[in-house]
Amino acid sequence: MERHMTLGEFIIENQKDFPYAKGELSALLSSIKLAGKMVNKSINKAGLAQILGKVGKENIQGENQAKLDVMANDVFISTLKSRGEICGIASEELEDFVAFDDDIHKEAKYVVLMDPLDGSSNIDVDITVGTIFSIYRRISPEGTRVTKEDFLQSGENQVAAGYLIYGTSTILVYTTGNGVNGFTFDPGIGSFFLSHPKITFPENGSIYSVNEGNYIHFPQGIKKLIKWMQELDKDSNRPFTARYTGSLVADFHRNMLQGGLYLYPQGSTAPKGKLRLLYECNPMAFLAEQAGGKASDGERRIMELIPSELHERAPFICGNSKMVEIAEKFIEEYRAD
Ligand code: P6P
Repeated sequence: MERHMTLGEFIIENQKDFPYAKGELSALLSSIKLAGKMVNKSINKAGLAQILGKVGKENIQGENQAKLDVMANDVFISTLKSRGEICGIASEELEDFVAFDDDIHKEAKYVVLMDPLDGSSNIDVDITVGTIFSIYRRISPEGTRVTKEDFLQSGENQVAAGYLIYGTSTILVYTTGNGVNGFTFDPGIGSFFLSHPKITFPENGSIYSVNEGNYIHFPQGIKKLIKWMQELDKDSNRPFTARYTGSLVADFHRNMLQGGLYLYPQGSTAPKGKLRLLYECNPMAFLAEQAGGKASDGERRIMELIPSELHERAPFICGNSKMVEIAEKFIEEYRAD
C-alpha cells in the first residue's frame, strides 16, 4: 500500500532547494519537529492536569497555563539548542533574546524567533492552540555572539516559517520559500506524514475572523468593511461567515484551507494592534504569500516592515489576496474619518 512521505523524508528530498546549505536547515527543521512532538504530548494531557489539580480554580487555571507556556518555551529552546544549528532564539515568552555563547553555537548560521504556545488561554477550555516559528540567517559574523540586529530583520529575510497546530489532529505546516506543505502527526507511529501538499488559498473566500468585541474601537474603514461583509449580496457571496477562535494559528489554518480573512486591526485601545510583528505576523505573512495570499498592516506589506524592537506589534490583515485588497480599499477610502 502506497504510504505518505514522512516529514523527515520531505525535508531531505527538498534540501536541494538550498545550494548553500549543508544540511543545517534540515537538521533545524527536524529539531522543530521533535520539540513539536514533545509539546503536543504535554498539551494532550493538560486536561488531566486540571482533574489531578482540583485544589482551586486560580491554582489550576493560572498555574496550568503558566506551566504550559513556560514548558513549551523551555522545550523548544532546549531542543533547538541541542542540535547546534542556531546561535540564538527570541521568544514571545521572553523579554530579551537568548544567546548561545559556546564556540559551537557561535559558529551557527541561523536564529529562530517563536511564539511557543500561541492562544494558550484556550487550553483550559480545550480549544486549538499552536506554536509559530520563523528562521532567519544571522547577519552578524559567524563565530561571534549573536546580536539583537540578528533578530530585528524584516520578514522578507525569513529562510523558513511555519506553525504546529494542536487541534483535532496535530499538523506541522511550513514553508522554505517553495510553497506551503502540511504534515499530520500519527501518534501511533510517532511520525508526521505529508497530508496537505502544496497548500494554496482558494481564489475566493467567505469567512472573516475578527474579535468584534473591539468593534467600537476600530478605524472607520474596518467598521465599514465588517458591515459590507455582513450585507446580503449573492454576486459576491455575502453575507460572509464569521469564525473567530481566539487562536491565530487555528483561524489562519482554517482560512488558508477554506478561504478567508483574518483581521487584528489597530484600535483606540491597541494603537498598533495586538499581534507581535516578529513572532506572529511575519511567519504567518510568509506562509500566506507562499500560499498565494497576502498579509498587510492595512497599508503596507507586513514582510517589508522593519522592526525596531523585539516585541513590537503591528495591525494584521491576512488571507486571500482578493479579501486583503478589499480590506485595504476600505481602509484607504475612510482613512480621513
Ligand atoms: P483577542 C492569542 O493571544 C493571540 O495572540 C492570537 O492567537 C489570537 O488570534 C489573538 O491573540 C486573540 O486576541 O484580543 O481577540 O483575545
